[in-house]
Amino acid sequence: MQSKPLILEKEVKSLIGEDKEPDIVFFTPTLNVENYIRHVLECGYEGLEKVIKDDNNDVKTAMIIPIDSGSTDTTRDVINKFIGETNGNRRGIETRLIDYTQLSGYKERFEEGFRGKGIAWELMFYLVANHLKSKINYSLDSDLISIDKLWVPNAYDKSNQEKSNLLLYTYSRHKYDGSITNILKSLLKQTIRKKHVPNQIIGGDIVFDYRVAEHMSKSDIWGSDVGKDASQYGTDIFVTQTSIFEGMNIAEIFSGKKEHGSTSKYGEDEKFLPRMARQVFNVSFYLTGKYKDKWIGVLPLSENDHDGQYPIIDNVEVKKVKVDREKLRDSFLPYLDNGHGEFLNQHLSEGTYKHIVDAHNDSLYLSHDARADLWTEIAALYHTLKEDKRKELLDVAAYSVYGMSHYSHVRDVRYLDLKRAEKKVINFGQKFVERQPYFKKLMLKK
Ligand SMILES: Nc1nc2c(ncn2[C@@H]2O[C@H](COP(=O)(O)OP(=O)(O)OP(=O)(O)O)[C@@H](O)[C@H]2O)c(=O)[nH]1
Ligand SMILES: [Mg+2]
Repeated sequence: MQSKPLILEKEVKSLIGEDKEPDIVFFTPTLNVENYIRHVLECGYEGLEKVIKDDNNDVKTAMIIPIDSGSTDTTRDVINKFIGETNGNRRGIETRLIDYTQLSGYKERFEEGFRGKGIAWELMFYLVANHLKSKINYSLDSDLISIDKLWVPNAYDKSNQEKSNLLLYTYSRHKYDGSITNILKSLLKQTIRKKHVPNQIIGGDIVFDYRVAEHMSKSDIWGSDVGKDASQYGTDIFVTQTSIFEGMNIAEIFSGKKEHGSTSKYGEDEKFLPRMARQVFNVSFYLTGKYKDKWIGVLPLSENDHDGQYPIIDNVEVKKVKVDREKLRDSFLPYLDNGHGEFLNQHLSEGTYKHIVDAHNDSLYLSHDARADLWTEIAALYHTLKEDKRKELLDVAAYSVYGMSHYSHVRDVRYLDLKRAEKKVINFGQKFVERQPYFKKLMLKK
C-alpha cells in the first residue's frame, strides 16, 4: 500500500523542472550500462525528434528521463555528458537524469528489500500519473544494442493506429528460447476469453499511456511481499498481466531481434532460470487471484474461440543459446529427490502426481498434457495454501516443475524446424485452454 509519495514535490521540481508536462517521454532504467546507454539515448532522441517534428502528430514537447538506481560504473557520467552536449541545443527535447538513490523514496524501498528495474518503473509510473501527465511514454532497456532511431516513431504510429494503452515490443526468439514465457502465456489462456495473449508478455520494452501509469502506480502490489518480486524479474509480467485484466487495449510491434548487453547469466540456465521463474510465477499467480472476479465468470473457451496465434517469424536469424540438456537434467533432479517429490505427492491429485513419477522414469520428460495438468493444479494451489506452504510451492514450481518443463520444452522443439516448433507451442497452449473449466473449479473450491 502506498502511504507516502515516492518522491517529494520539491524533489520533482529540482529533477524534472517546474510544472513540466511534456507530451511524450522516453524513460530508460539504467544500472551499469556504460557501454550501451549512449546509443539508446541517441536513438531515443532522434526518434522523439522525428515524432514531434511531424505535423500530423499532436505531440510537441518531449523529455528523456533515464532513471539510475545505483550504477557503480560510469553510466551516470555518460548520461551527463550526453546532457551537456544536447541540452541547450534542444529542439523541444530535454534530458533529465534521475539518480534514484539520492531520493527520499528510494531509501525506504531499498530498506524494505526492493531491488531491480521495477523500482525504477514504480517511480516512472508515479511520475507520469502524478506530475508529468504525459500522453505517451516509452520505457526501453538501456542495454539495447538492436534499437535504432525508428523504434520510437514506428511504435508511436502503431500505438496511435491501434489506440493502445499499452504497446509491447515483440522480438524474434530462437525457438528454444522462452520456456517461462510459453508456460505463462499458456496459463493466461486459461483466464482470457477471445483475446490474444501478447507474445512478449515479459519482454521488458513498452509504450504506455496515462491510464496504464495511473493503474500501475496505484497498485497495492508495491510495498507488498509479492512486490519484491514485481520489482525485479516479475516487473514485466506485472505490467502486462495487470493491463490485460484491467481491460486495457494492448498492441504489439515487431522489432526484429532483441540484442542487448546480456550478462553472464545465459549459459547457466540451471542457476538463473529457476530464480527468475520463481519471481515471475509468484507475480502472475498473485494477479490471477487478485483479478479472479474479472475472469472467473466468463464462459469457457470453445475450441473455435481459440486464437492459436503465434507469429511465424522466420526472416530474422536469431542465434541459438547453447544448452547442455544433460547438465540441465542433472541440476534439477536432486531437488525432486530431496523433498520436492514428496511435496508434490502430498499436494497434487493422484493422476497429476503420476506424471511426476512417470517423468522420473523417463529422464524427466513431461508431455504437453502432463505439463498442462501440473501447472493448472499449481496455479490453483497457490491460492489455497497458507503462506509458508505457498513459499515452498513456489520453490517446487520454479526448480522442479519448471526445471522439468524447461528440459522437456528444449527436448520438444530444439531440433524441429521453426514452423513445426511453433505448431508445438500452439498445441501446448491449447492444452491449457482445455483445462480452463478444471482450473475454474479448483479456484472456486477454496
Ligand atoms: N534503475 C535500474 N535499472 C535496472 C536495475 N536492474 C536492471 N536495470 C535495467 O533494466 C534493464 C533490463 O535489465 P537487464 O539486466 O538487462 O535484464 P535482462 O534484459 O532481462 O537480461 P540481460 O540483459 O540478459 O542481463 C536494463 O536497462 C538495466 O540497465 C536496477 O536495479 N535499477
Ligand atoms: Mg538486457
